[in-house]
Amino acid sequence: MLLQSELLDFFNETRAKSELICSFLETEDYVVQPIVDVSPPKWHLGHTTWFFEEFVLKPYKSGYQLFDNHSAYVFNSYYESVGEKVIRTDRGNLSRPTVAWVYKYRNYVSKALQDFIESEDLNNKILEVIEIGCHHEKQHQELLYTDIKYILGNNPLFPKYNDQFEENPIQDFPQQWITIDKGNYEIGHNSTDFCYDNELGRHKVYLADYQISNKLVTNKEYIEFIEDGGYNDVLLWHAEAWDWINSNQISAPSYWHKIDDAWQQFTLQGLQKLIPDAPLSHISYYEAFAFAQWKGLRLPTEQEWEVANSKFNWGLRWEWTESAYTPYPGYIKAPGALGEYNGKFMVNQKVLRGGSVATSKKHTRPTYRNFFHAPLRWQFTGIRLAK
Ligand code: AVJ
Ligand code: FE
Repeated sequence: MLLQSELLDFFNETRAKSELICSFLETEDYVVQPIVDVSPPKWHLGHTTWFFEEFVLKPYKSGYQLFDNHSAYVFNSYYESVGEKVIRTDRGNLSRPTVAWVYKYRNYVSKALQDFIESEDLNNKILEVIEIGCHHEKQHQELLYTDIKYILGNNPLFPKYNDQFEENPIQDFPQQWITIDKGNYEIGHNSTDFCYDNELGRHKVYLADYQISNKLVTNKEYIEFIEDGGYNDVLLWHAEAWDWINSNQISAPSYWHKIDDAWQQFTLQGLQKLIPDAPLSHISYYEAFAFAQWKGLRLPTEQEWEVANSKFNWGLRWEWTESAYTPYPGYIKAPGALGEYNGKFMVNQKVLRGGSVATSKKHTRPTYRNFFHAPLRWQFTGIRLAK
């Protein structure tokens, strides 16, 4: 846990980063919601602010005045226990509150928080919730990047976000297999640094002998799968995956466009020639699984990933694992509304490990458990193989 004296910098750095991310947008970009999974950038800025208001200022700062009585209704995401809210599909239908209003709301809440951290002696419970609020905002910074990419990449004009965001660094080393011997290992968070409740409790697992790749699957390898008819071979796919590719006419990763017989890819720097050696991105769990089947290999479990992670480079893509997102033995969810943060999603989702080019600095760690439903692919998701 951070000390009170360290928390102010952490808070200020976090708040500034969200605004920096949005500084490349036009006002109109802040408002739309092209699919249900993507939230308008304006909503992310308001929601992360509401989180501090709801979970820190309202309960703990005496005499705190809400900025506006409607904020909770507009910016609560999914906390059923704290009251009514705008339904998720309606986030993009709100032209009000305006973007300018949201920035005023941010400033008001940031000031109140700064004041609170600087002028009062805060107990551990409060410091902990402020720290969670910062990590929460960092999760939304990743969502800001991916939601902005979706908004721009599904616009027929393919506008670029900026000229700097590097989403396709090359892995400049040969592919090798890392061998891990069978045995008992411990997994789960094991330090006094911050972690989410879903990374606890630490526990022993038995793993059989396995090998895991030091390198993520590249675009070039995935093109071989496509050209070999991977999307047409029913034997490679789960039943619900086969229904999904057929009903949605999926035949390539998200953001790939075949133009004059050559693959192009929409990136945050705009539409570009696909880079064959770049790590594959924007595939669903279904596609990750089918690709592994086609190779005669498999995805690692999250336990295998965690035990081996110090032996390979990671952090470019969220890596689909074969593991279902379920509680660890001894998992205790947080009391009160914060118990809705991670625990209530432990059904029908897959765990992803690593972190991506859009993950905020120092946000992820070897024990971090990300999770998404199997067909989702608007995050920077990729494949690391095992056998
Ligand atoms: C862990 C990325 C699945 O997007 O719902 C944001 C992150 N939790 N606000 C999500 C999150 C609360 C979460 N994921
Ligand atoms: Fe959230």
